[in-house]
Formats: sequence, C-alpha cells, structure tokens
Amino acid sequence: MQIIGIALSKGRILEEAAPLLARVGLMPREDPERSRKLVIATERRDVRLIVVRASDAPTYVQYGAAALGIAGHDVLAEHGGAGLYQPLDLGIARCRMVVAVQKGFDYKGAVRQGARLRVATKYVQTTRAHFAAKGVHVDLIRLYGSMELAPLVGLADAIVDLVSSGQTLKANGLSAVEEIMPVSARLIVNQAALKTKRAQLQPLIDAFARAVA
Ligand code: PRT
Ligand code: MG
Repeated sequence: MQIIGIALSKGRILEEAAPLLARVGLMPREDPERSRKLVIATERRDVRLIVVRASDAPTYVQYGAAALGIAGHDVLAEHGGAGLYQPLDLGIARCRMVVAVQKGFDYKGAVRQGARLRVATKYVQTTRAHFAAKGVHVDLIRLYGSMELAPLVGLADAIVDLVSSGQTLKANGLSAVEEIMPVSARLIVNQAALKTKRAQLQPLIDAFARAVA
C-alpha cells in the first residue's frame, strides 16, 4: 500500500474542500487550521493531507511530492500545468480574476489611445498573456499580495486580482473594468502517478467526482 498525499492550502480552499473530503472519506484526523503539523493523517491510512501555500500546490503535485492536490484555476494558470492532469472542477472557492482601476481612471480611453499601462499583480504570466492577446502594452509590477493598494499610492494604473464579493475593491475606491477568467478550484493529479498508481488514484478521483455531483 502506497501513501497518497493531497496537497492543499489552509484557509479558503481547505474550508470549502472540507465537505468534499468528508464525503470522500478523507476527514483529517486533526484540524489543519489549528495544528502546526504540515502533514496530517486522514480517516484513510493510505491518504494524508500535505498543507502548502496556495500557490505552491501545483508544484508539489508536478514533482510527485503529492500525487493529488487542490488548486485554484488562478494558481494553475500561473503555474502553467506542466506534469499535471486536471480531471475535475471542484466548483469551490469561486471568484473572478479581473482588471481593476481607481474610480475615475479612464481605462477604455487609455487602451484606445495605446497608452502604456502599469499593471500590478501577483499573476504575472496570466496578466502578460491577457494584455498581449489584446495588443495592449503593459509594464508589469510583481507584487505578492494586497494588490488593491497599488493604484491608491501611485504604484500602478491598474491591478489584476481576484474578486468575490467585490467588497475589497469597493472599500478601496476601485472597480473592475474587465474580466480575465472565472476561477474555481480543481483537483490536480501527478501525471506519472496516475499511470503507476492508477488502481489507488482512479477510485479516489471517481469519489471526488461523485462528491461534487
Ligand atoms: O495567502 P497566500 O499567499 O498563501 O495565498 P492566497 O492568498 O492566494 O491564498 P488564499 O487562501 O487567500 O486563496 C486561495 C485560493 O482561493 C485562490 O488561489 C483562489 O483560487 C481562491 N479564491 C476565491 C480567492 C478568493 N476567492 C478571493 N476573494 N483568493 C483570494 N481572494 C482575495 C482577493 O485576492 C482579494 O484580495 O479576496 C479579496 C477579494 O475578496 P472580496 O470578497 O472582497 O471581493
Ligand atoms: Mg491569502
């Protein structure tokens, strides 16, 4: 019996994945939000949770450090998906990736005039691809969080960030001017492991599919 790891992040993803994990029979044996352990046993002796940063989940699965994982489409788009199967949209942690600007900034006008936009984001690859496809010239400023701050202090003309309720944008005088993609979390699988451990992995993937349906 080989041990199967599931890479996932605490917070939003774990919170919304918890009911799915319960239905699949993978309830953690201790609360990952409270525990300082990063490897957490589940109801099943052959499956454990690997607690990672949200943006690191695809990397752990790509290199086979975890056979399975749960990651947002935002994070997967940025990672590129090398070495991963993405068999299932789990429909959790839903939001939208958008371009947002300060109220009063004429985004459409700036784009129309071919102005060079300064765009702050942690989604550098996705943002570059989005504006390249539109033929808009951008200077990308790489941030690691709190993107909403950048336009307020003159660091950037626009940001690319996630929005769910819209409260954070609103509270900072920003508004979404363009949607880049809808986002939800996917089940991800190491491609090589799916071949070598299919007897163990396929039933788990099927169980997740039933849990979602
Ligand atoms: O904290 P860390 O740097 O490790 O990573 P993280 O901040 O990306 O992790 P986490 O747990 O916050 O988010 C994990 C995943 O949840 C993301 O990769 C998305 O796939 C998904 N998700 C869904 C979201 C949101 N909704 C969301 N609203 N992730 C972040 N947000 C943030 C957004 O960036 C903005 O700052 O919430 C704020 C906006 O929320 P509203 O409700 O005010 O619009
Ligand atoms: Mg966070």
